[in-house]
Amino acid sequence: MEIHYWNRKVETADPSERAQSRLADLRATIDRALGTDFYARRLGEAGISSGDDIKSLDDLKRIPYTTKDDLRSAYPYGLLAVELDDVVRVHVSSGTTGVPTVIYHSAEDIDNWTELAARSVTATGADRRDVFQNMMTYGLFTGGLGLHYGAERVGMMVIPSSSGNTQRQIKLLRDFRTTVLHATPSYLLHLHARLAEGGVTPKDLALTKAFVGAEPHSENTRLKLEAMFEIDVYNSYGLSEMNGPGVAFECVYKNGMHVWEDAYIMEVIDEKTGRPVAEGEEGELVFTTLKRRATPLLRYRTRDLSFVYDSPCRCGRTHRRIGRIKGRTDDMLIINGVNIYPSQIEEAIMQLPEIGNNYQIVVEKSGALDRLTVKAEVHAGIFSDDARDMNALRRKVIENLRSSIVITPVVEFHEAGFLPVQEGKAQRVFDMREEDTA
Ligand code: DLL
Repeated sequence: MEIHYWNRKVETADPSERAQSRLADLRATIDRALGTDFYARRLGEAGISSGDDIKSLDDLKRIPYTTKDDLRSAYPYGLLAVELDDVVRVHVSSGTTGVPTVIYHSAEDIDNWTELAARSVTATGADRRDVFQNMMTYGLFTGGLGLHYGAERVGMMVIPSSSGNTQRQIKLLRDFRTTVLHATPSYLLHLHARLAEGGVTPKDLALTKAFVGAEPHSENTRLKLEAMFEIDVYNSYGLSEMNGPGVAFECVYKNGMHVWEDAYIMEVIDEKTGRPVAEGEEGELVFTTLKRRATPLLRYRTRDLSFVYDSPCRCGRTHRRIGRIKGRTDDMLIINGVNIYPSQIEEAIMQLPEIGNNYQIVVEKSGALDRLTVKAEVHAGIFSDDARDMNALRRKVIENLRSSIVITPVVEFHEAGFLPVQEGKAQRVFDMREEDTA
């Protein structure tokens, strides 16, 4: 396998060498953070008044965690660490509660983010000869602009098509011979259905790769996308609080995502106790920015669940890899006392070739008990209005789910295109229980 690096020296550096610069960067980050109202108070309470109070990377433990609620409470300027004049961009996320969070970027921040994005896309083998169609939403969401700059820096021709308008996307794809796509996995599934309707097959296109992220998806969904488009699909992880895309990316081996550890300190903690989990165990990811100027964040709790691979990667990068995001600590469903992550349901249904591109998970009260309904689209040609024709498939879905989540769901099948498609992140889970009891 041919390995390409954007920044070979940094990407393959010995971790012990990196430790020195990480400590220096951490100290500088703390000094910058102390310039914000929020961290001046928070770090003060922890007895930290200067970066020099941190003697080793291990002293990171002395710093309290930062949460999404902290970010909300600091809105709008409580976490701004540079002069407003030095800010060149903000990304604001409204979140589900409506109280926004804001991340400011200085010119240097954008430059550093661009470097991480450039490294990320290069790790997949993409290069300046590629035509990159960026179907992630441009705007306050970081998915569009984040990789846009990285791809430009690498020298690709970028088509900033943003999300939606599928017919136009298809026209661009064909007319410009797009080779690399960037989209949410749910949107790619939708795109494929529209292509197929128009009689377009992978042979009519020049695609070789897609980068997918911004929402949870299973390995089966990746395999499905790879087969549908006859391309390689790479997982990309990031969050606005840590810039956006370009935090962790798969390399050509597609076996976990490399976290750029010169730019972030990663920890994995037990979500309940806040203590580090044992090496390689699953837990909540926590990140500290090492390079950020305008909004430094210390020990930010992502609520994302993953684990760290302990083996080195064959690609030669020395930045550790995390596994596919299993879900978020806040998306766990407790159904009749059983803890279930939506990703387990996706994994179980997407194994079946009959199942189409879209599904929903609905949880309701049924008397004293919870009822789980899985609504899944099935491929054209398989769907029948007569429920009896669908019984064999229904049994397969139930068996798969029962063996993975120990629960027997109600299964509803729908024709392809029946369930609504979202342009951005797909909403799959509808928990109606609170409404039911209200
Ligand atoms: O979704 C940044 C991004 C854009 C990443 C495009 C990759 C590609 P936010 O809107 O702040 O930022 O949402 C961040 O999305 O905490 C995860 O819960 C989820 N997420 C992001 N990437 C993945 C992934 C962007 N590859 C939140 N797998 C994160 C699973 C993901 N979940």
